[in-house]
Parts: sequence; structure tokens; C-alpha cells
Amino acid sequence: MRQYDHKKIEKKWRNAWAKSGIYRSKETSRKKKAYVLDMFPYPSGEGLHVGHPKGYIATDIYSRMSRMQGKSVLHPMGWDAFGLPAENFAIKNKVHPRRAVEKNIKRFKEQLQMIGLDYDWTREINTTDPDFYKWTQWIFLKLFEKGLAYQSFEPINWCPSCQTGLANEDLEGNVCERCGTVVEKRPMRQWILRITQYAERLLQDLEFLPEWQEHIKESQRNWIGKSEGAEIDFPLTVTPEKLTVFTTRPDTLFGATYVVVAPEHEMLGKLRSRITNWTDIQRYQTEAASKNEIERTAEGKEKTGVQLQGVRAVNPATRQEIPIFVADYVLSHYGTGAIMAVPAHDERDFEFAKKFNIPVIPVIDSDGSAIPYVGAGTLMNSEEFSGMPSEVAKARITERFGQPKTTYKIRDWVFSRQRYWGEPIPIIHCDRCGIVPVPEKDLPVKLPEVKHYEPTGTGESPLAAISKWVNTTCPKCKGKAKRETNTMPQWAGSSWYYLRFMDPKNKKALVDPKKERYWAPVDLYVGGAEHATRHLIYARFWHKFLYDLGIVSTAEPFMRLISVGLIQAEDGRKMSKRFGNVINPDDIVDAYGADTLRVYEMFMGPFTDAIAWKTASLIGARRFLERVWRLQEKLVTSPDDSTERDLHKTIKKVGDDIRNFKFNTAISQMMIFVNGAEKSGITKAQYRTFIALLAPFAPHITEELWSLLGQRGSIHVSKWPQYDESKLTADTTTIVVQISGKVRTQIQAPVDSTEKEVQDAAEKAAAKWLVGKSYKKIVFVANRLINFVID
Ligand code: ANZ
Ligand code: ZN
Repeated sequence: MRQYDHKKIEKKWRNAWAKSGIYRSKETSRKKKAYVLDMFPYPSGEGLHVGHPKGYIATDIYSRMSRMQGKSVLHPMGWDAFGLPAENFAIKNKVHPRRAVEKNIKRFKEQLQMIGLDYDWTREINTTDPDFYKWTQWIFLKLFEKGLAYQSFEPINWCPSCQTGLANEDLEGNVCERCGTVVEKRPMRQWILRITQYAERLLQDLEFLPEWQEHIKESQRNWIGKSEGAEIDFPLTVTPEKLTVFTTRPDTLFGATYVVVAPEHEMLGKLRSRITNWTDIQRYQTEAASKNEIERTAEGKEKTGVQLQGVRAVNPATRQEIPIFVADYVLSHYGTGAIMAVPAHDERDFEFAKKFNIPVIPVIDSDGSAIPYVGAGTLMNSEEFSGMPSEVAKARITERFGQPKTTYKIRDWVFSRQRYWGEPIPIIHCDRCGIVPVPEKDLPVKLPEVKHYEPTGTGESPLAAISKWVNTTCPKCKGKAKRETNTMPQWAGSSWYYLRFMDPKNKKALVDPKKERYWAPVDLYVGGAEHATRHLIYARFWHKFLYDLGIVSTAEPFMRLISVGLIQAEDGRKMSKRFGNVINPDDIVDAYGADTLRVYEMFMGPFTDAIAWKTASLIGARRFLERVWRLQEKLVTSPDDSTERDLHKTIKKVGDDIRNFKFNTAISQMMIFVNGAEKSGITKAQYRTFIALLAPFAPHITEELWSLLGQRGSIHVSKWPQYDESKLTADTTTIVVQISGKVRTQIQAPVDSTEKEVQDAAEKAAAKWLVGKSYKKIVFVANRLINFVID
């Protein structure tokens, strides 16, 4: 027997697979399909570390098993290559981002291929390729046509370091998610996508995704942030204008002892001539403008505010005049930007009322609990509504004094960036015609070559400086016009790329409808948990939009979603160049082999857990493969019963475990099988079956063994083994129970039960002969007999 030489074997089979094209995906109507997808990577300059491939190995195992089970598999890979990191890298190193991206992709691809992943590389896509982003721009045009893309001049989040506008989703608290700089609000012309129009469907349809992890659905629900309540009008004393508030607690209306408007509220401007302390109000507005949302609404923060002098509001239920405040704990862009404050039942209102000496009137019976009582209960001090439970009173009071209203926390998506390395927004500005979309036939609008990619800092993209590109003719009036110079955010391409894999080279359509109907939806999607909101909300939004246009046939893009647990460095920290703790997969593959790396990463622990890398533990995976290799020396001609039973148990368990993403327990079961086979020997047929189970995990070594066993064709397109149900239940054996040598009864026990286990079961079965007796001794013959010797 030859030695297990991973270098020779792995190289040989990778070349063979590339030549034979066994992993190519085909639309085959007689087969069921499995679309297995990884979140495609951003090809960074650092290359892959050993943590990156964990998810790819898992989908690889899953797709390999699906293929062996007779499915037509689509398991593609591509590159999400637009965005700030490539651009910043380009600025620093003075190379065109395209060059940097090309180089990085080459490196990433080599690394992925080295691991033996079964991607169909003929379907590779790249978001920065004009043939790809043509369709990203095309979707934008459709959004524009349907009124879902619009220009806005409102203040947006501005990162002073990246010098670009950002969406709410791009912030972590109040800092830029990319560079950690505190963001500012800055009024700027922006392109916005009306994602709020899809908020309700994005929320409701989560119910149709039973195979998504609950925590991801929960983050999406929170992000969408639906609140059901009411809008209630409060008349004002000196003008016919009314102040409309949004509340989720209309049942507490009788306890509203003041109202508050946000510092940015338009009512303030309207009341200016009536307000006698206008300079105080203005000063407060200026202060508030310098703070961000987090600072303004932080819990426990000292409440500030100024009362409006010269005008009051009227509580429509009590008909009492109440004061109006401007205070920064009320945000301008949520609800109506104004609230009714109920200090007896709201924490923040209570703090504020204490500070400003405002009456606190309880209207929900708190049964003696402390104030403020924020729960539901029975109404009091509320005229004819007193005595009603909150839920009933909410409806009645809304009916009488307001109207039902639902709001969402999700904001429209700020979709433009003032940077170079992104898809140009396909819009033309004409002095006569206004905003004119680029005609479809003129797509793609290609990114021009520039000398400098540095952001200008003026709020304009570097594209604005290229007059040859900017100046164009208006498609409508043929007069002089200018191109839009903002580009799309990094999230654009990834919002629909999974559709392009179904039909990557189509020149006429985003995807051919027949191909789309065959492959859609994605059956399994695996990637980082950090995408729970942004990417996965944006992609669902675009998908639903395309569904409404009839471009896609399913309401949801991804049926099953699993997030990968991170592989941390040996020191327990994040693996990062910065900490100098990165392990390069190239070195591991070289020293131990790709199969060892794959088995090790899947054996580390539960797939979704974060676990630290340990190079020392790799040896275990390597030894396991070596033992599988040496089973060649244990070949026997007639099958051993217990080996056969073990094998069927292993077939069942490995299949179930792969389906459930429990790769670690699948591997343990295979290890148990190998232990047994080493002792009792293994037939050629059993060996073949076993390596077929191992093939998705360790594709190279199993392919080699397959050919050594004289099999023709690739193991990876062989049939997935079937288990025999009867061999699973034959796992028990009959044990005779004797009392002092006399057979009294018999019991069924699992094969290889211990003496203790058999004794416990036998004592129960033979209880009537054993009561009150003590044993002199017990004779135990494994799998056969137990004899209680009594006086
Ligand atoms: C009266 C009231 C009484 C309220 C009570 C709460 C408790 P969610 O669930 O987050 O939607 N609110 C409304 N608009 C606001 C704004 N622009 N800035 C800050 N707070 C605002 O919260 C809805 C509640 O938050 C609303 O219900 C309102 O206060 C406040 F015992 O109205 B409530
Ligand atoms: Zn024009």
C-alpha cells in the first residue's frame, strides 16, 4: 500500500475535475434542483485566512451530497468588488481600484480552488464588471420609473473621514461602521430608495421563512420596527392650527399633561410670531442640532427642554390647557415629530415632568406599584372610559379623539455615495427637462477612467471633475445636460447577484425567465451573521420589487438561511492582520492537505458557534484520514454483522446531520465506524459505501480511494448510499435472564450494553423472583446472558 500523499493526490484530482467539468450546473427538467449559495466575498487585499472558508466548506459538503442524491446543483461563486475598501486601498497605493480588485480576485480564486470547493467557475460573476452592473443600473431605472427612487435634500448622515453620505444601516450607534468616525448630519442632494413602501411586506413575509434562524428574523423585525397606535390632534390656543402627535398608548390620553415637539418641528416656525421667548427656542434648536440621535435619546440622560411662551395646547379629552415644550428627546423623523407626554406612565416623560414641575396624573390603575407605571391595566380618571382594560380603551379613545396609525422605524434607504468606486447612477440632469433617466439602450453607464479617486470633500464625487464624462446631451431634448455623478453604495450589487448566477452571460435580460423558474428560490444561503439586517433586508426589498415587476417568480429570495460561527484566532481574538494572529490556509493545505483542513473546520464544534482555531488539533483530523486510508489493509471477503449495522447507522446519521448542518457529529459517527472497521475488517463494498459518505467532507482522498478500489467515474457523481431500515433496528440483542442458573425470562438490550445497564433492565424484568433476595454474585456474559446467583 502506498503512503497517503496528500500533495500528489489533491493536485491530481483538482486537475481532473477541472477537465471533466463534473461540477458544472445544468438546468435539467428531469432532476430536482438545489441552489446552494454562499454570501460572495469582498476580495480584500489580505487574501483568505482560515476562518473565511468555514461557510464555503459547509455549503460545499451540502451541495456535494445533494448532487450525489441526484439533484441538479447550482453552487456558484463571485465577487462583491465595489466599495470603499478597494477605493481606499487604491488611494493609498496609487493603483486603479480595478487593478487592485483583479489582483485580489486572482489570489482569492486560487485559494478557494486549493480547498477543493465544487464551484461552477463558468458562472463566476463580478459586480464591477460592466456586463454585470448594467443590470444593477437597469434595476435602478425601474425603481425610478415606479417612483421608488427619488432625490432628496434632507440632512443625511455624513462621515467626515470617508467623506461620503451613509445610510442609517451603515452606522454603529453614531459612528461610521467602516472607519469609526462620529457621523454628522449634513444637508445634501441624495438619491433615496423608498424601502418604507415595502416595510409591511418585509415584515409579514418573515412568517413564511420557517427555515431562517429566529434571531435573524428578530433583528429584521426590530429594524423594521412596526408600531401600532394612533395620531391624535391637539388644538392650540392662539391659532386654528393643530398639533398632531403619534402615540402607542392612546389609552393614556387623559393623563397627557403636556406636549413636546422636536426642535426641528415645522410648527415652531409657523408659531414664531406668537412665541414670546423665540430667542430661547432658537438657542435650544442650535444646541440640539449639534447632537446626534444617540446623544439625544440616551436613557438616563438629563432631560432638557424649553417651554413655549405665548401658546398652549388643549388636551382634547380633558379639554384642559396644557404647556407645549420643545425638547430633544423627541426625534423629528419618527411618528409626527411631536408627542403627548404622560408622566404617570412613561419613564422619560416622568423624569421631564419632575424637572419642570408638571402635574402627574395616573390614568391606569397600577395596583399600588410605583410611578411611573408603564404597563397596561384598568383605566381610571378617564371619565366614561374609566374601568375599561387598556386594550379596549385604546380602540375606543382612538375612535373618539384620533385615528389609528401604524409607523415603522425603518427609514428610506440613502442610496448615493460621493465616491468613485461604485456603479454610476444612470441619470442625466437637464436644465430644461429636469431629471431624465438614461435610456435602457445606453446602459451600462461605464465608470470613466480618472486620475484621482480621492473624495473631493465638497460633497461631490470625484466623477464631477471629469468634464468629458459629465457633459452629455439630454436624451429627451438633445440639449446640453450633465450626468449624475453620485455612485451607488456597496450594497447595490449584492442586492440581486444571486439572480445573475442563474444566467450569468445573458446579454438581453437580467435573467432568462425559464432559468429563473428552474433555479429560484435559493434553497440554502450561508454567510456571516453581521448581514442579518443590511444585506438581507436590501436583497429582500429588491427581490420583492422584481417580483412585482414579474422578473422573479418567488416572493422571497432565500428559503433557508444559516449564519456561520466565526473562527477566532488561537488567542481567542478576532483573526486579523492587525493582531498578527492570522493563519493562512495555504500553509495548512501545504502541510496537512485540503481534506484535513476541511474535516478539521467541520469537526471543531457546532457550525453556528464561534470557536478558536487550534493548529495542534488539526492532527486529529489528519490521523482520522490516515486511518481511513489504511483500511485498505483491513479488507475482508465476508461482512461482519456489527460492522454492517454500524455502516447503516452511519449512512443515516451522516445524511441527517449534513441536512441539519451538524457536521461535527457526522464526523464523530464516521470516526466510530472506522474504529469498528479497524477491529473487525471491512469488505470492499462496505469500504466503498463508507468513502461515499466521507466524500463531501474530504473530496480528494475519497476520490483516490474510489479509483484504487477499481471504481470507474468520479465518486462525486456516484449515488449517495441508502440505508436499510431493518439493519438499524437489529441493533438490539436478546439476553437470557437466569436466577441461580435457571432461565426465568429474557430481555432485549442494545448490542454491547454494559453489565450495569443489563443488570438494571434484568432486575426489573425478573423482579418477582428477586424481591427480598440478596445476590451472592452476578454472572454476566456480554450480549448473551445474566445470571443472579442467590441463596
Ligand atoms: C404617549 C405615551 C404614553 C407613550 C405612555 C408611551 C407611553 P415606539 O413603541 O418606539 O413606537 N414617541 C412618539 N413619537 C416620538 C418621537 N418622534 N420621538 C420620541 N418619542 C416618540 O414608541 C412610541 C411612543 O414613543 C409613543 O407613545 C410616544 O410616547 C413616543 F404611557 O405616547 B407615547
Ligand atoms: Zn432635456
